[in-house]
Amino acid sequence: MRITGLRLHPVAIADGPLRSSYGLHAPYALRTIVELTSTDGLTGISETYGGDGPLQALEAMRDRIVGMDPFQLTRLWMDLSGEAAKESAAQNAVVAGGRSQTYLVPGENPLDRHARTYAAIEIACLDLIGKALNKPLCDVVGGRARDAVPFSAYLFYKHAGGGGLGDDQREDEYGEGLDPLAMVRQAKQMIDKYGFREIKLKGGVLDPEIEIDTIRALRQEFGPSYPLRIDPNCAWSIQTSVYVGRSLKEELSGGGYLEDPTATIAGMAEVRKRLREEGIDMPMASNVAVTCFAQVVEAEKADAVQVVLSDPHYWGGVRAQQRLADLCETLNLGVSMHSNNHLGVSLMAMTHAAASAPHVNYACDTHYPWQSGIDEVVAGGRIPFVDGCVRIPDKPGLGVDLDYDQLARGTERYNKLDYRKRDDEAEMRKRVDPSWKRVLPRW
Ligand code: GKR
Ligand code: MG
Repeated sequence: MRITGLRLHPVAIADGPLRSSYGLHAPYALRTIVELTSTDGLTGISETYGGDGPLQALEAMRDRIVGMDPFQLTRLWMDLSGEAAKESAAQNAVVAGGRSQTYLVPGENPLDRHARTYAAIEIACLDLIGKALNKPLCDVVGGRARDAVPFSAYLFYKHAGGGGLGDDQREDEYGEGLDPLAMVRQAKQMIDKYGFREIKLKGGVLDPEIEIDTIRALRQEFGPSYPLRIDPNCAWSIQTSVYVGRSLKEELSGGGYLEDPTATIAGMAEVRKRLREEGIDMPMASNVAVTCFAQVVEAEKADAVQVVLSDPHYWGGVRAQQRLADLCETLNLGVSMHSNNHLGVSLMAMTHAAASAPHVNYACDTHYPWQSGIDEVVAGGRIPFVDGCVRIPDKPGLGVDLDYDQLARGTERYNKLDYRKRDDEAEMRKRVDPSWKRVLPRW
């Protein structure tokens, strides 16, 4: 089998005014749907980050991919990572804070560009291979550790609005959420609908006291059988992180964690150390301080991170997910999964990736509840969750196909937009506070 064509579909998907320490989500999130056609008459698909950068990076691969055998992924990785090594010295200079992701929205770190590009191609190739062999994707990379993958309820403080613009506005399913009570309501609604059994609160938005109260209110409502995690994306100083960790030592224990409270591996290590000195053994998780394999080792040595957030989209695909989980198991670290706004194609890739790696021992994050069926490009509509889990479908490859009319609508929305990059800081200035700046630490 050979690849005969590469088709790239930029799409825009409505997204509510969700808040994080990065700022505010824009009315549409950007994604790219990738299609690879083959000599067997099959089409493999994947989904990745959106906007000009990812599109150009994929477009630049066209000549390398067309004519390629989709089974020969290792060589593709070697080519792409070799290219990355050449670029990395120059890029290191332009990434604030060295390799760190601290100041960049996810999907924007130039040092991971090759891993993101490779992942988008790898997943589409694995979809092709699965279709050719009539096997689910997780079963062509060695088989599944589980038939269904648990996800967590991902709560966001948010302003009123459901996303979209003008007469394309979406229903505001969850309403405004800017205090503890509203967040409990949001959690109940999401859990009733999807059956999630773990809860993640995106923090770093309101005064830490309010965020502490929110976690306490969630614990009060759901009890200790629903593990809780909070992720302020580095908005707190070391001192504030220790204060929050101490205040929430009960609530974040028993399967929960404190995710990226402060910037850098050194900062996380200091928070962990100070908490341990007080007898608080709180797991710290990261998708900001730790975004590549070398940092996993560094963070483990420094005792900075006990749970690594994987993500096939930027760690380098499904096979990299397996390697990462194995490495974490060896180092006695936990594994969860990070997410960004995404559609059903990504959700299925995340599900297959998590199913194929034995050591994924926390429910994965997903932004899926924040998207609407109006934007879904998967034929048949939204992917179902049962008891908070997505099952591996008894279908080849990712187990989903594209709805081309929906895809065309997504591209039409994209073409009408005047932005080609996620910029939560600009959005925050535009809609909430004209003088807003991302300041780290804010508290
Ligand atoms: O969607 O605003 C968001 C999140 O903050 C996202 O961009 C993060 O990458 O989910 C993410 C995280 O866990 O840091
Ligand atoms: Mg995070």
